[in-house]
Formats: sequence, structure tokens, C-alpha cells
Amino acid sequence: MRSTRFLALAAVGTLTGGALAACTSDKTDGAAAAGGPIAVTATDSACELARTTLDAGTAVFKVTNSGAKVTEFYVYADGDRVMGEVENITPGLSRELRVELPAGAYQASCKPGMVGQGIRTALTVSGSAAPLAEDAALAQASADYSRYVRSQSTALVDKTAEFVAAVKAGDVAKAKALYPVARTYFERIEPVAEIFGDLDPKIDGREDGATKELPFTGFHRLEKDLWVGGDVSKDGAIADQLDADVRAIAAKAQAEKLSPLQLANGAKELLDEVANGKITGEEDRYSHTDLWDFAANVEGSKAAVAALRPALVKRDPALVKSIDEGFAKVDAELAKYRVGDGWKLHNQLSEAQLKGLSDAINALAEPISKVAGVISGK
Ligand SMILES: [Cu+2]
Repeated sequence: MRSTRFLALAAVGTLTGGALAACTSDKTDGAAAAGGPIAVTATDSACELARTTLDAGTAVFKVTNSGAKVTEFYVYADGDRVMGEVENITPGLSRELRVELPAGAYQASCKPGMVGQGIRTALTVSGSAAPLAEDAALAQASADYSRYVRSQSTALVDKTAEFVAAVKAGDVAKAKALYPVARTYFERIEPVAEIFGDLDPKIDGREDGATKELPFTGFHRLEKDLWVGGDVSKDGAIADQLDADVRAIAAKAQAEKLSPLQLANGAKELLDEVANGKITGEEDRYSHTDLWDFAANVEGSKAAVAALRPALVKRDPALVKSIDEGFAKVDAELAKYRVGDGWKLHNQLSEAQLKGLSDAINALAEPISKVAGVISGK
């Protein structure tokens, strides 16, 4: 689960730069633009797409934030199933999103401030295109990654049940020890979790993101009660709800088959999670166990890349080399803070040490962001 709080702060910092960004319209009509990226101009009150009728296949959206708020862009299928998303587009910035879309009806959505249903536009996709998974190596990537999701989600259910049992037994010390461990299984498969709408915020939402419809529940609610109040005697219902939500998301994740582009996008999203939630200490603000999540996000990203590896090696061996180097640097940086089976607490790290971690993540994010383009050939 990403945060909105720290992103709001980031937005303030970039306001001046953002205001200079010209609100250029890339509107081109018809055939001339058919092959190129679809320009999306996002402001605080509008979400303009240069085209809304697309050919089946890989669609490339180029989202430019011309507003003052941090925004994000989603492509939804029926029932608000997320086909693809790109978050944290700060004012003045452009980011690309590649999504494989078979013929059908979809909705595009910009979410200024990264909240709510967003500003929606209907998308119509027609015709047919060979799915990327027709390529044997890419089909294999999806199958391999599904196996990873199955193993992680099974462990997530088990470890969450142990954590929940400790909470319900009022064993604060045991619950505190199990909290970061149970979470690692969730954080590894977070891009899959985010496909399923409200389950992710129910399990992993923060207090400042809570609403009337989605009150403060899940891991972080119990984290607060364990670390701040030291009292979970009234949390039986919250604990049961977390157990049920985790079982529900695990069942859905196991039934899901991620497309090769969802794997590629997920590998990048996990690093964005690290940059925005973990380096800042935002995610585990009461327990300061952020480095457990940090390592899990990196491992999840690595697993997605590993699944895509045979396909990537064929298409761009140099990219694979720089990704490997990037992961090795992150691992070396992280290893400095290993303590037994776990990690140092976030508040035990100096600014300089956090900067070292942040630099390594940013250096890795650069080649990882190219994976989707290489996979889709677009
Ligand atoms: Cu999270």
C-alpha cells in the first residue's frame, strides 16, 4: 500500500518546478497518432486523453501532470479491475505506462491527489492482436511468477494467522515479533494485491488514508495498538478481519495470472514503494520495522525480473546486466543493516545511511523502468 501523506509533502517541494511545465497538448488525430503513445494530460480537475478508441495490443500512455497535485493514472476493466497503473506523478513530470489491452471496454482514470475514484474516461479497444504471452518465454514468465505468488500467499495466510492468534491471546511481545515477518509475504506480492481494489487498503492502509467507508484497520492498525498503546485487548474483531481479508486476497492472488507487462510494471512499482514508503519511514511509523518491508519489496521485484529473465536476455542482454548490477548494489547496501534474522530499525539509521539506500534504489529503478518497453517491443 502506498502512502498519500508523504507524497503530498513531495508535491509541495516540486510546486515551483511543476508550475513551469507548459500545458502542451499532444492532440493528434487518427492514423498519424495510431502507433505512438497516447498523450494523457492530467491536471487537478481534468484528465484529457489524445485518443479514446484504441487498437487491441500494447497501449502506451504518456501521462503528463500539468496540475499542482501529485497524480496517478489507472486503466480499469470491468468491476474496477486494475489493468495497469502508474503512481506518484509529481507536477511537471511525465511518466509512461504500458498495458496490454484485448478488445473490450475500459476506463482510464487520473487521480489528482491520489485519492478517490478519479476523473474517468471511457476507452474502447477493438480489433485483435497476438497476446504477448504467445511468446513461449513470456508465457513461461507468467507461469513462473504465478508459482511465486502461490508460495508467498500461502505463507502470508499462515504467518498472518500466527500473528492474529498472538494478538487475540494478548501476547504483545510475540505479536510484535511476528508483525514484520508476516508482512514480508504481503510486501513481496504487493503488485498483485493492488489489483483487487479495497482489499489492499483494508489490509495495509494507514491512519491518515482512512475514510468512513474504509476505516483504519489491518496490519497498521494493530501495529499502532501494539507499539503505541501496548494494548490489543479490544482488537479481536480487527484481528479477525485482517485474517479474513488476507485469506480473501490470497485466494484471489492464486487465481490470478499476471500478464508479462503486469510483471514488468510490478517490478518497478515495488521499487517505487521502497522509495516512497520505506526510505521515508512512513509505512511502519509506529514499529519502525520498515527495513523488513524494504527487503521484501526488493525481493518481490527481483522475483518478477527473474521470471522475465529468459525473455529479457534474448531481447536486451545489456539491460539484464545493468539490472543485475543494480540489485547487487541494493543488496550490498541493505546487508549493512542486517541484524540476525531481521534488520535494524528505521530510526536507528542516519540520514546519510538512508540516502545510501535511496541512491541504490534510484539507480536500480532506472534500468527496471525499461523492462516493460523491452518486453512489449513498444
Ligand atoms: Cu505497503
